[in-house]
Amino acid sequence: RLSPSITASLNAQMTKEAHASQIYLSYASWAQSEGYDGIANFLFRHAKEERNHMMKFLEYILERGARVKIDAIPEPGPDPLHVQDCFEKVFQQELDNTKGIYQLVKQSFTEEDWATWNFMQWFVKEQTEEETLAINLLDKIKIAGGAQASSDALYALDRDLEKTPDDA
Ligand code: OFO
Repeated sequence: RLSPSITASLNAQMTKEAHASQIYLSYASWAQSEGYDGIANFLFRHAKEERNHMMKFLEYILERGARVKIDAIPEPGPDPLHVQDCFEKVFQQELDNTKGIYQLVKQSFTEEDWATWNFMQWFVKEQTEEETLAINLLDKIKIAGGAQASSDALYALDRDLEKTPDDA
Protein backbone atom coordinates (compact mmCIF):
# COMPACT_ATOMS: atom_id res chain seq x y z
CA ARG A 1 0.00 0.00 0.00
CA LEU A 2 1.11 3.51 -0.75
CA SER A 3 1.45 5.71 2.32
CA PRO A 4 -0.69 8.88 2.39
CA SER A 5 2.44 11.04 2.07
CA ILE A 6 3.78 9.11 -0.94
CA THR A 7 0.30 9.20 -2.50
CA ALA A 8 0.20 12.99 -2.06
CA SER A 9 3.65 13.41 -3.62
CA LEU A 10 2.85 11.13 -6.56
CA ASN A 11 -0.33 13.11 -7.20
CA ALA A 12 1.59 16.38 -7.00
CA GLN A 13 4.19 15.08 -9.47
CA MET A 14 1.40 13.89 -11.77
CA THR A 15 0.08 17.47 -11.83
CA LYS A 16 3.62 18.78 -12.47
CA GLU A 17 3.85 16.56 -15.56
CA ALA A 18 0.48 17.88 -16.75
CA HIS A 19 1.79 21.40 -16.18
CA ALA A 20 4.93 20.57 -18.20
CA SER A 21 2.71 19.36 -21.02
CA GLN A 22 0.76 22.64 -21.01
CA ILE A 23 4.00 24.63 -21.05
CA TYR A 24 5.25 22.72 -24.09
CA LEU A 25 1.87 23.21 -25.77
CA SER A 26 2.04 26.94 -25.24
CA TYR A 27 5.64 27.23 -26.53
CA ALA A 28 4.78 25.01 -29.49
CA SER A 29 1.87 27.27 -30.40
CA TRP A 30 4.13 30.30 -30.05
CA ALA A 31 6.76 28.71 -32.34
CA GLN A 32 4.15 27.80 -34.92
CA SER A 33 2.81 31.36 -34.96
CA GLU A 34 6.36 32.68 -35.40
CA GLY A 35 6.81 30.44 -38.44
CA TYR A 36 9.17 27.89 -36.83
CA ASP A 37 7.28 24.80 -37.91
CA GLY A 38 10.08 22.35 -37.07
CA ILE A 39 10.58 23.73 -33.56
CA ALA A 40 6.80 23.69 -33.09
CA ASN A 41 6.67 20.08 -34.20
CA PHE A 42 9.39 19.16 -31.70
CA LEU A 43 7.58 20.99 -28.89
CA PHE A 44 4.17 19.51 -29.76
CA ARG A 45 5.71 16.02 -29.64
CA HIS A 46 7.29 16.87 -26.30
CA ALA A 47 3.92 18.04 -24.96
CA LYS A 48 2.61 14.55 -25.74
CA GLU A 49 5.55 12.96 -23.94
CA GLU A 50 4.84 14.96 -20.81
CA ARG A 51 1.21 13.92 -20.99
CA ASN A 52 2.38 10.29 -21.19
CA HIS A 53 4.46 10.89 -18.07
CA MET A 54 1.37 12.24 -16.34
CA MET A 55 -0.48 9.06 -17.30
CA LYS A 56 2.34 6.88 -15.98
CA PHE A 57 1.90 8.47 -12.54
CA LEU A 58 -1.88 8.19 -12.76
CA GLU A 59 -1.74 4.50 -13.68
CA TYR A 60 0.83 3.71 -10.99
CA ILE A 61 -1.26 5.37 -8.26
CA LEU A 62 -4.36 3.42 -9.35
CA GLU A 63 -2.43 0.16 -9.70
CA ARG A 64 -1.28 0.45 -6.10
CA GLY A 65 -4.86 0.91 -4.94
CA ALA A 66 -4.53 4.59 -3.98
CA ARG A 67 -6.67 7.55 -4.99
CA VAL A 68 -5.86 9.80 -7.92
CA LYS A 69 -6.52 13.49 -7.38
CA ILE A 70 -6.92 15.52 -10.57
CA ASP A 71 -5.99 19.08 -9.70
CA ALA A 72 -6.03 22.45 -11.43
CA ILE A 73 -2.99 23.06 -13.64
CA PRO A 74 -1.23 26.43 -13.23
CA GLU A 75 -0.99 28.72 -16.26
CA PRO A 76 2.02 28.09 -18.52
CA GLY A 77 3.25 31.69 -18.20
CA PRO A 78 4.35 34.20 -20.84
CA ASP A 79 5.45 33.35 -24.37
CA PRO A 80 9.20 33.15 -25.07
CA LEU A 81 10.84 36.30 -26.45
CA HIS A 82 12.87 34.45 -29.09
CA VAL A 83 14.16 30.96 -29.91
CA GLN A 84 17.02 31.08 -27.40
CA ASP A 85 14.65 32.25 -24.68
CA CYS A 86 12.29 29.43 -25.60
CA PHE A 87 14.95 26.75 -25.05
CA GLU A 88 16.27 28.44 -21.92
CA LYS A 89 12.75 28.25 -20.52
CA VAL A 90 12.51 24.61 -21.63
CA PHE A 91 15.76 23.85 -19.80
CA GLN A 92 14.58 25.62 -16.61
CA GLN A 93 11.32 23.73 -16.80
CA GLU A 94 13.17 20.41 -17.01
CA LEU A 95 15.46 21.33 -14.08
CA ASP A 96 12.41 22.19 -12.03
CA ASN A 97 10.73 18.92 -12.88
CA THR A 98 13.88 16.98 -12.04
CA LYS A 99 13.72 18.47 -8.53
CA GLY A 100 10.24 17.01 -8.08
CA ILE A 101 11.42 13.61 -9.32
CA TYR A 102 14.47 13.58 -7.00
CA GLN A 103 12.27 14.59 -4.09
CA LEU A 104 10.09 11.54 -4.70
CA VAL A 105 13.12 9.26 -5.02
CA LYS A 106 14.38 10.55 -1.68
CA GLN A 107 11.01 10.22 0.00
CA SER A 108 10.45 6.67 -1.24
CA PHE A 109 13.93 5.77 0.02
CA THR A 110 13.26 7.31 3.45
CA GLU A 111 9.91 5.53 3.71
CA GLU A 112 11.44 2.29 2.40
CA ASP A 113 8.80 2.10 -0.32
CA TRP A 114 10.95 0.12 -2.74
CA ALA A 115 8.21 -0.34 -5.36
CA THR A 116 7.88 3.44 -5.71
CA TRP A 117 11.64 3.90 -5.57
CA ASN A 118 11.93 1.41 -8.44
CA PHE A 119 9.09 3.07 -10.38
CA MET A 120 10.86 6.42 -10.09
CA GLN A 121 14.10 5.18 -11.66
CA TRP A 122 12.60 5.40 -15.16
CA PHE A 123 11.94 9.10 -14.53
CA VAL A 124 15.46 9.72 -13.23
CA LYS A 125 16.83 8.41 -16.53
CA GLU A 126 14.25 10.30 -18.58
CA GLN A 127 15.05 13.62 -16.87
CA THR A 128 18.78 13.14 -17.49
CA GLU A 129 18.07 12.59 -21.18
CA GLU A 130 15.76 15.58 -21.41
CA GLU A 131 18.21 17.90 -19.65
CA THR A 132 21.00 16.76 -21.98
CA LEU A 133 18.80 17.34 -24.99
CA ALA A 134 17.88 20.85 -23.83
CA ILE A 135 21.55 21.70 -23.14
CA ASN A 136 22.59 20.45 -26.58
CA LEU A 137 19.91 22.50 -28.29
CA LEU A 138 20.89 25.58 -26.31
CA ASP A 139 24.54 25.05 -27.30
CA LYS A 140 23.55 24.85 -30.96
CA ILE A 141 21.57 28.08 -30.66
CA LYS A 142 24.44 29.84 -28.88
CA ILE A 143 26.90 28.75 -31.55
CA ALA A 144 24.45 30.08 -34.15
CA GLY A 145 24.56 33.50 -32.44
CA GLY A 146 22.11 33.16 -29.55
CA ALA A 147 19.43 35.85 -29.44
CA GLN A 148 21.06 37.38 -32.55
CA ALA A 149 21.17 34.09 -34.46
CA SER A 150 20.85 34.62 -38.20
CA SER A 151 17.70 33.53 -39.96
CA ASP A 152 19.76 30.97 -41.91
CA ALA A 153 20.99 29.36 -38.69
CA LEU A 154 17.49 29.32 -37.22
CA TYR A 155 16.14 27.88 -40.43
CA ALA A 156 18.66 25.02 -40.23
CA LEU A 157 17.79 24.35 -36.58
CA ASP A 158 14.12 24.45 -37.43
CA ARG A 159 14.64 21.87 -40.18
CA ASP A 160 16.70 19.71 -37.79
CA LEU A 161 13.97 19.60 -35.19
CA GLU A 162 11.28 18.66 -37.66
CA LYS A 163 12.03 14.97 -37.21
CA THR A 164 14.56 14.63 -34.41
CA PRO A 165 14.64 13.41 -31.75
CA ASP A 166 12.33 10.41 -31.97
CA ASP A 167 9.43 10.13 -29.56
CA ALA A 168 10.24 8.55 -26.21
FE1 OFO B 1 8.24 14.58 -17.68
O1 OFO B 1 9.87 14.70 -18.43
FE2 OFO B 1 10.31 16.44 -18.85
O2 OFO B 1 9.74 17.35 -17.53
